Amino acid sequence: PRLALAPGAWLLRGFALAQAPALLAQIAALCEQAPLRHMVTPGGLTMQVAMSNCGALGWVSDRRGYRYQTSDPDSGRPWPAMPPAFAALAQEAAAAAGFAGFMPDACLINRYEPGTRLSLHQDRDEREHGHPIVSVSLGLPAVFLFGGLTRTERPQRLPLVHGDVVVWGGPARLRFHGIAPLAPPEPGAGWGERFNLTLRRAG
Ligand code: MD3
Ligand code: FE
Repeated sequence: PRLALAPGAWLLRGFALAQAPALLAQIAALCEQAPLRHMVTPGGLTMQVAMSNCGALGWVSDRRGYRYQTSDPDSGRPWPAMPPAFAALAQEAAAAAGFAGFMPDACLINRYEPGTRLSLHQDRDEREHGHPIVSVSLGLPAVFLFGGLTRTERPQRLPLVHGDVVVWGGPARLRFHGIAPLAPPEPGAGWGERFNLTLRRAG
């Protein structure tokens, strides 16, 4: 079942649920090769979200700016290859949302601990904005902030839970978005953190 959030934006609730344990195991293995780190923004602020990448291209931020590059700046090595299951999931989710033939070349791995937020921003570092972005939520729930095409439009709040997949394309592709500060886990929660995979065609 797909739910239209806005023109071009589709929520596929639980689309990744069956594969979630395998995805989390693959994330752990990838983060041994390219450890999660807190990048610095061009303005000199350290990001609260810890990040790594897999795939041919990885998103990085430092004092020089935001960009995609083929190597991990911390090690100088290429980013780990994208697991075939990540690319297949992204392609299937994109197709379910009406974007046939999506082939991601970049996967950003975001880790949120309780209290972590991601402030409102646009994703505009990709070479072409005609491709959708597929995001996979794993672990603790989060409140996604879904704004408009200008920063001043008040964002809608959308709870995202373990296994949810969202596809953003077409007119939704350049909307402002972010993540509200992560709530501490409920007692008995299976996790202490949230991971988000963001699959893109960046090059
Ligand atoms: C809407 N990540 O990595 S994913 C990011 O949960 C990012 O980690 C958030 O924003 C996270 O850039 C949100 C959902 C998402 C990703 C890209 C979008 C929503 C988007 C691009 C355009 C509009
Ligand atoms: Fe984003």
